[in-house]
Amino acid sequence: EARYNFKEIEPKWQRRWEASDLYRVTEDSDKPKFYCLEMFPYPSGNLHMGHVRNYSIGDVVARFKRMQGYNVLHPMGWDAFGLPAENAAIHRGIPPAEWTWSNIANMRRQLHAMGISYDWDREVATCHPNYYRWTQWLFLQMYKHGLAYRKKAAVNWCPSCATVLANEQVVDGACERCHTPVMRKDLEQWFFRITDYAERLLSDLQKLPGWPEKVKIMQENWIGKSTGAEVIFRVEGSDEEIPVFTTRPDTLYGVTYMVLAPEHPLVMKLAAGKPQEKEVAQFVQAARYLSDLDRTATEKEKEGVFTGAYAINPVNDERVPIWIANYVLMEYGTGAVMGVPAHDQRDFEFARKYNLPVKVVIQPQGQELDGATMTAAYVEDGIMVNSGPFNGLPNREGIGKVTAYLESIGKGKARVNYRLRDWLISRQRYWGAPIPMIYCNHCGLVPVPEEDLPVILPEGVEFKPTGESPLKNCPEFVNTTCPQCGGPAQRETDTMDTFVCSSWYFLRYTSPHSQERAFERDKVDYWMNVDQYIGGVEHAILHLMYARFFTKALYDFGLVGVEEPFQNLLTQGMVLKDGSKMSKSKGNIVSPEEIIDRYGADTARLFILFAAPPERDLEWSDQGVEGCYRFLNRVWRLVVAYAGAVRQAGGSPAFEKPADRELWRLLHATIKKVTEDIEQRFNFNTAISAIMELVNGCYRYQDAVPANEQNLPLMGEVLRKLVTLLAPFAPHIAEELWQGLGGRESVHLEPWPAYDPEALVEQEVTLVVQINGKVRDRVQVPAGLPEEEVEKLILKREKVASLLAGQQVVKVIVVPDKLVNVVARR
Ligand code: ANZ
Ligand code: ZN
Repeated sequence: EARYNFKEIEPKWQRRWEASDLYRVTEDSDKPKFYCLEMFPYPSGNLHMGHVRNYSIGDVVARFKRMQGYNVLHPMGWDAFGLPAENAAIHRGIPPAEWTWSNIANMRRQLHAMGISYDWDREVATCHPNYYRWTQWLFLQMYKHGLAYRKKAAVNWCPSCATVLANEQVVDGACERCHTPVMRKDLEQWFFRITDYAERLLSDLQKLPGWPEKVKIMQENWIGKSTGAEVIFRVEGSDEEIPVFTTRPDTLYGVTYMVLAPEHPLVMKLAAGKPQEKEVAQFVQAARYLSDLDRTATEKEKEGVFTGAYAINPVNDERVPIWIANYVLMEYGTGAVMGVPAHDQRDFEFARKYNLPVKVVIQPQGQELDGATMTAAYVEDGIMVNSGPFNGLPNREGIGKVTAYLESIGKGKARVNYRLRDWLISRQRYWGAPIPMIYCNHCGLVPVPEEDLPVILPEGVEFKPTGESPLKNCPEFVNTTCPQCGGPAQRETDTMDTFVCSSWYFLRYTSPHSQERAFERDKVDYWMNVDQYIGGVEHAILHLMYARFFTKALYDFGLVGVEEPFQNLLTQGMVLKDGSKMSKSKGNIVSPEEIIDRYGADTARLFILFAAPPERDLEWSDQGVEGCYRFLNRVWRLVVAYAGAVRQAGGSPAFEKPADRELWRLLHATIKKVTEDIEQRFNFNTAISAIMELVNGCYRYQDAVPANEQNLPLMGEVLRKLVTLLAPFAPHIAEELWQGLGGRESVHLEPWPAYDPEALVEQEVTLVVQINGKVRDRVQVPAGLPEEEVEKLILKREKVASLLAGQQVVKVIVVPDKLVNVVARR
């Protein structure tokens, strides 16, 4: 049996598409635009199935929209800076640039072999000076607008990778990469002031109905907005004041102690000269080895020490001891907490452990709580008690009332607090975009002038895991002259977090060759927003948050006209094998290259789209792949069998046989289903099964209708449409078959088929046929057949024709779906 030769067909079409610039686009104002974007990969060396899935999904969307008449921007590039390249240098002596560019070459080849419809002319790589020049330029814009700043900060430090980690790179208190416990270290670091955008990042989520709810919730939690009050406590016997942030000002009368974070700047001052001083110092020291996550884990034992100092509660002048404890974080709120053990569970556990009093100030209806005997904090609502003038108020009302009172006595105010922290962007690493700043002994911190960009990463540096940027050991890089005074100066040696590079790449794709600007405004205005963004849910928080932040900042700088980058978001599920995620460590990897080699790219793509809806996890199945391969061969044989004949036949498909009609109906039902499945739900799997049913329908027709009665114009129409529907999923075979059916241009330029609602009508009705009022015949017709059709059909019937022989038809009266009366005269 004939099998189709994907080894020949696939590379052939890839070459021709490329040569004819089929997927190249420019800003065509006559067409509606559609920007389809898949998250660009890190060039790790080889494509994995997750990539194949991501890009296959994106390609269906891009091809479908193109066929619908959109001007589709579908670009690809490389998120090419980052740690693995540097590790390759450290462990194997390969320069990071060499390692990265050879990986890119290999993965680009693999992507070509998949036949994805990219405009390769727009390819970008973030490690190329033409790209990172603009990453540096954007850094300078941030700096100019006060959104980039330097400060000494306690950072998460991995002693083994010898680098700073972002909070999210710390998993269970250990480095995400090497699992070494993380410690805290104070370093001068560069930050982006993303917290200025916290409220907009939160509220604008409402403008994104095309995002998955779960992703929006993750972003919301990450921003972590809390409303409450700041309350100012005075330190007894000093003029120091300690503000605390609380979400529960209604519990202010229940404060029995105060706790500061061990890093709080007042700690050693408070303890100075007190008997507790030494113990406090030791506790502070030990806390540096705990990450924030460790310290706040609910199961973590709460530990603290008394500083020896006291604070005064502003509402009742009560004197409360000041402690320090591991569960209070310096980076949240004010780094100080008012302890209300009766109504906060962490405080309760702490108070029981250290024998601090528990004072009830919120009483549940009809129940008497006793601070001495309660076994857990009471955290629900109730009536305020032991709260002076506020006694008897429902506590919800108390929140506002106590806040107002504090404000009136100058001891506090309403406050909103966010969990979101400023974005720490500096890395003590080589393989990243150098931060374009210069330190001059004379002038201080000086930005590199824009016309001096890019600050080029030097080659041939030495890699030692020292904890300092390898650029520090590179005097040619470090030593420079001050752009302001011309005196000797040093370059910043930190490089940028790679998330900075990926926060604007979607803008660069709109004008990737621009030498004058990061992106051209008119092109950005034409293409943005990204209409459909597709990628893994692992980027649901950071990448998407940072890209949204960048877009908003650039909007504020007047550089782009949109405030949100990604209009619609699809987060694809994982590719599993034997129930778990494919990974090197599990040894359950199926290599895309092998699959493509054995079955072809079309089969690989079809399987991955057919096996599950995009958002769900997908279980790899060898039989499933086989099945898809068999299906494509079945399509191949069908089309090849008819190609010659239907090319000859021409004409439009007129028909009357029920088998013809049924095939016609099936075709239109398939067009409808495939269109809606792609457009409304991304249900590519059910779209593909509909196409499979259409193929079955064609084979049924072939079997049921004798060869000489087969309606070739109809078959031609069905097969052309079938191949068109298949094109977004299996583009190579579709193109080959399209040409076989006589197509002149590419199938990928065909308009997407429209369905005819009338063709969908399935039921048949029995029409009574009268001649001059007398019942003469009965006939089965499709329900809803138009009057002219009924008339034509009736008059052509042998029986009717013979009865009318020699008569003149005066009039035909049709009662739709019921009756036809032919009025005739001799
Ligand atoms: C007194 C109080 C009484 C509190 C009560 C809660 C319940 P969210 O909702 O996460 O914003 N807090 C404030 N700053 C803190 C810090 N730096 N480290 C650890 N905890 C801190 O939580 C706000 C609450 O977390 C604040 O309200 C404070 O405890 C605590 F019945 O103040 B509360
Ligand atoms: Zn200077």
